[in-house]
Amino acid sequence: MRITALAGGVGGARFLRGLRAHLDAVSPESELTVIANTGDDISLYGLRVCPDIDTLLYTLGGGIDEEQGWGRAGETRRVQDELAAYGAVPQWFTLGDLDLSTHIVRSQWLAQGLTASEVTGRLATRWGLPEQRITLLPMTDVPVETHVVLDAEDGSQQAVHFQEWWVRLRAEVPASRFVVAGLDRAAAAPGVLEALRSADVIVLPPSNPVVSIGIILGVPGVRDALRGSQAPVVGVSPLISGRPVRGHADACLSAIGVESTAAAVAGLYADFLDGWLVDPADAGVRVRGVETAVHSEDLLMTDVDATARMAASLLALAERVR
Ligand code: GDP
Ligand code: FO1
Ligand code: CA
Repeated sequence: MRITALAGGVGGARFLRGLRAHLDAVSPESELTVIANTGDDISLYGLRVCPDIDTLLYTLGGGIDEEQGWGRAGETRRVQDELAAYGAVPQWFTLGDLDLSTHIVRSQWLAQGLTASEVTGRLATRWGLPEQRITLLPMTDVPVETHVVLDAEDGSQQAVHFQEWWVRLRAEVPASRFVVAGLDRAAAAPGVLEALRSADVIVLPPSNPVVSIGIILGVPGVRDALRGSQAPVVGVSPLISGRPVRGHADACLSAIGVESTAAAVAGLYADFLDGWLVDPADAGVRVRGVETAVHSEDLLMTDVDATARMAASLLALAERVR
């Protein structure tokens, strides 16, 4: 079986680790292709940082800081403390010492002329993804960065990088809209559209619907490939009882004028979604044209086993709607 998934960082990575564990138990030969959001990417201190790709690499490769959800386990921050002593900015974004090696080698390979896809392939090899039959693809090789438009009191507007809004401002300043310059002209990375066309099942993990999945859907050809897909497209709700499990998806949904409910998120995908897995607390959810299934336990990725059961439930739903 060939499964293709779209993914952001923590929600996507944790779900895919559970999905891989489930597949290893029931269908070890199956291939998993992950199309990652790169709109979160940012250049800091001259280095290219790709948070969602790195979260996927570290989580699937066994190097993640489990508690934090991003960054490396056993991390130190000697370099950043030294950068702070030099007055280097920004200081609101923490780059640990181990994590920095990823950004250094990525930046070196990009400077040598490798594409983002090629660099991601090399990093994935270091983290053992090919042995797990996981292919990790950036959504595009073109650098595109999500920006957040903020309204000032005097009526003027200002755009800040997504990371500045998310991390420094903790998404507490209301966003007016999200802008990704160049996204509408950014070609999908090699293999992305093929992975959607050749999939037996297409999966949407419980990733942020606006700044993770929503950005990937903006890459030319991706949404059309999902709409035209013969394979079932099934997803897991990132919201339970109207609240994100972690992060600020509610602030993102409010910016695009969408309610923070499991049903409203499915509504964003209604043109291609076949099945939607929700928490027991959202059992009443109905979405026109989408088969809703209620998971038999809380829709929480508390550990790999619970997440594997969630993945099993999602694949069973895919078979029902096929
Ligand atoms: P990010 O890039 O690190 O923000 O990660 P993603 O975009 O992949 O996923 C973020 C989303 O994951 C958030 O909206 C969370 O609500 C959702 N999420 C995180 N943990 C869980 C969980 O245990 N269960 C469910 N259903 N959603 C979760
Ligand atoms: N999130 C934070 O809240 N604060 C940080 O200082 C921070 C640093 C960081 C460094 C590398 C990385 O891969 C991720 C990092 N994140 C940090 C998480 C990340 O920026 C966001 O949670 C996502 O981009 C939002 O989707
Ligand atoms: Ca992200």
